[in-house]
Amino acid sequence: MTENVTRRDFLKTAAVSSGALVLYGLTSKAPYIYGTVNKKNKEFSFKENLEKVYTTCGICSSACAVTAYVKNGVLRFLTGNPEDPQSQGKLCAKGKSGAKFLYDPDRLKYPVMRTNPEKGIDVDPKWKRISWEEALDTIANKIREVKEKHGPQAIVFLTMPKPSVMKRLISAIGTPNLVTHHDTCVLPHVIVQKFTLWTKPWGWDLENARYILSFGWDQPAKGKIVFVRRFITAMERKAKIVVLNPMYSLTASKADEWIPIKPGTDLAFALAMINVILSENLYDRGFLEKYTNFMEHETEIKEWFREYTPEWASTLTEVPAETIRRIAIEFATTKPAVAPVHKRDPAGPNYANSWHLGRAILILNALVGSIDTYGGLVYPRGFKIPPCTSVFPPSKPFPTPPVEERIDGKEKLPLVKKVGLGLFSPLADNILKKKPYEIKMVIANAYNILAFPQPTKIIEALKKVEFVVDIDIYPSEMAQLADIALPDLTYLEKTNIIGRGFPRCAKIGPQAQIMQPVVKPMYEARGLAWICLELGKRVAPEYFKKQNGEFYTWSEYLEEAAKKGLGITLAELKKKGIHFKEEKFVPYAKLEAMVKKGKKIEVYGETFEKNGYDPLPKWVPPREFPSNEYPFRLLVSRSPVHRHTKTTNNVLLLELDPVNCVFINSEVAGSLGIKDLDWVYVESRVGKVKLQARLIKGIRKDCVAIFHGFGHWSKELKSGYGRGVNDGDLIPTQTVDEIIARGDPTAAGCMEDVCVRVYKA
Ligand SMILES: Nc1nc2c(c(=O)[nH]1)N[C@H]1C(S)=C(S)[C@@H](COP(=O)(O)OP(=O)(O)OC[C@H]3O[C@@H](n4cnc5c(=O)[nH]c(N)nc54)[C@H](O)[C@@H]3O)O[C@H]1N2
Ligand SMILES: Nc1nc2c(c(=O)[nH]1)N[C@H]1C(S)=C(S)[C@@H](COP(=O)(O)OP(=O)(O)OC[C@H]3O[C@@H](n4cnc5c(=O)[nH]c(N)nc54)[C@H](O)[C@@H]3O)O[C@H]1N2
Ligand code: SF4
Ligand SMILES: [Mo]
Repeated sequence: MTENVTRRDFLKTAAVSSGALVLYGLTSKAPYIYGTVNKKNKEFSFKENLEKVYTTCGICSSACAVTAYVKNGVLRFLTGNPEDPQSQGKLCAKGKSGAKFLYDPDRLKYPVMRTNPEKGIDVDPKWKRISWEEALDTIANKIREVKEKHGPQAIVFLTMPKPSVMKRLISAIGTPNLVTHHDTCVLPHVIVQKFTLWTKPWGWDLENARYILSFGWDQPAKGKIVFVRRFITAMERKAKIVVLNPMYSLTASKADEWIPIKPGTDLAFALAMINVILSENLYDRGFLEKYTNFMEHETEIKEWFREYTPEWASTLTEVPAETIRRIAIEFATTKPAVAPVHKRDPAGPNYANSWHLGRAILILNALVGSIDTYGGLVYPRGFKIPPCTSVFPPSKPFPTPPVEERIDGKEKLPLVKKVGLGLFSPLADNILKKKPYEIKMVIANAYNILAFPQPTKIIEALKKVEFVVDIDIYPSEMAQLADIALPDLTYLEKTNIIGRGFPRCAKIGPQAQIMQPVVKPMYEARGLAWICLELGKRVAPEYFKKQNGEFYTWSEYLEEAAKKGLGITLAELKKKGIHFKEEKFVPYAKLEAMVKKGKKIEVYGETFEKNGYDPLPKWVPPREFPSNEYPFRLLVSRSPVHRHTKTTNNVLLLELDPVNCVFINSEVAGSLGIKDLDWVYVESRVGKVKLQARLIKGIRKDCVAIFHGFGHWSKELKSGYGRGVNDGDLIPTQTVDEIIARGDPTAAGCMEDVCVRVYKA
């Protein structure tokens, strides 16, 4: 059966109810495309003859499968691939609007070199267009020069390590400084889960849960459809949903119970829940015995949590003791119950006590047996896509960096050292203080200045660095500070194999996807992988060759990776779009396998203890406290229709959410003489921002909230420039010594452990 597709139907196809505009061409006045949707297989067909190309959305890490419709080499329409069980064939508003990246007239179009030696906000780089040859030769010469004069450690890469050829370039140069953003994001969850459950985060079988307890877990409010779809199924199946959040977020609005907890105190709530479950013998003894080290430490564990009664927690959290007790009992007796976490929720990088909360939440899930089973946490199951170093092994080992010390200082943190993720918050201060050494060159890729806490510091730091390269799709704020900026391909022009290792429910098995160009690259953009190979050839050719001595290409690598990792050819994957492996979910199978290898879930944190940290979560207050000077706690969240700063130049998404503002409780605002839409200052101990106030009832009186993603100051981002503010101006940087002093093994960036005042502008 088919039906006519109208513009309204198109709007409905954006999985977020915000009503994204989903039609595009080179201008926003492009004519609508009329077509039909087959209700059975949900495939679109159009009156015009459109070519169909399968690919993957590259806007957020969910990597939803995409079907792109193209005519005469022009992308006309993006929709979800109905074969994708994770997204269930949908795209969110961001995914639907992807063509506006591709066709954004503000894109970085050619390699450019700055001619103005002065750098900073409001300083025009005075770009000169250069050829790729000149750009790559200049960068390669600089890498060689810095390496010879100062050692490879004087070169910092600010980038995610992917694609694997990027990591290879860094290893071939021999610098220890591959610095990622993760202390501002998921690092606390990664460390806590790795050394408690021996897994990586993100798999939660929400659809089979009967009870979902969110400690600020807020993915539905981000429009991340892989979670939204599961959450909706859980709602339809009448799971009880309890949301702790100082703000009435979208997730809270869908809950059976919203508990506006005092920010930074979820830890006390979780500790008291553990106390109740233990003292009332409500824990799953069988599970704990088989799969965890609980029994070996039973007496100690019970003693540890004895003091954390609901009455004790009540004074800290401002939640009645009977509510905490009741929720603990419901959580332990409604099976399966689950407390999911994601990245930036309060157990993420937000507070000085976040890692204890992360541990407490995992212990709660373990106490009720909700790990590696239906309705609980599910371990990742994916294809292993081999990196290029195993497809084309280098003929000799990579050089060992001459120093172990890194510019972000992470080697001082024994557990952070064991994962390949880095720290943004101490970086600027260390570069400025030349601690432990001077940095001469920075190569940034797909990271923006606005992602750093207190960005004025990283701006100062980069101004002091001799040579900065930025690989970007936009002349972003990072590009504004660069000596050379290189235009990368957008995800709609790139080829890659995407392993989707994190099933968002128990029934989904391993899944891999193609990312492939839906149109020819625009302007002179070239892919990051190609850029890395070209630089590799120039600075360390011996590491970029095949066994026959010839240089390998990115497509040769992908051909081999598809065969080795998936057992099919790249051409087949391009045709199919998605590749699955049948794998039936067997509850507790991963845990059984782990136990066989002598590993158990560490309810009692033996590994944490061995490394000098608390073996069990304990009450630790947040870093900052509201005072007369700074009476409000700052909450940071993000819009469902923006993905950090990279979408805030996308005119379709700006139409939906054009600017950020500060949310403040209407009663409190009244007492401060602030009316809705008044201009106000929000000020912390490190900075202030001026923006408009939105008065709402759904936020506690002791906090205010700002959504991240706005505040572009690059004048070359003509649509995003000057809209809203960057919350990061209010967030202090921190030193590794401060992290060590507070006994935090996870290096949380304390991104919300900030107090502010608000006053009329
Ligand atoms: N639309 C959209 N989706 C995204 C992203 C995006 O930028 N836009 N980014 C992606 C990335 S990289 C990340 S890291 C994630 C971020 O997404 P999330 O992990 O969902 O993080 P936040 O958006 O910061 O939301 C955190 C929630 O915690 C609440 N909160 C703050 N303090 C407390 C507290 O003390 N207690 C409790 N109980 N709640 C608290 C806030 O009110 C907010 O609702 O989303 C991913 N998905
Ligand atoms: N103040 C504050 N800081 C934060 C956060 C916060 O909430 N508040 N959140 C933190 C979190 S959770 C995260 S994940 C980080 C996110 O921080 P970033 O990963 O830096 O994300 P964006 O801010 O979106 O900036 C992405 C940059 O990459 C460019 N870009 C986009 N697509 C491509 C591409 O395909 N190739 C290349 N080469 N470049 C591309 C964009 O133009 C932009 O310059 O920010 C962190 N920092
Ligand atoms: S959730 Fe949205 S932005 Fe993220 S991958 Fe899916 S469609 Fe793209
Ligand atoms: Mo993030």
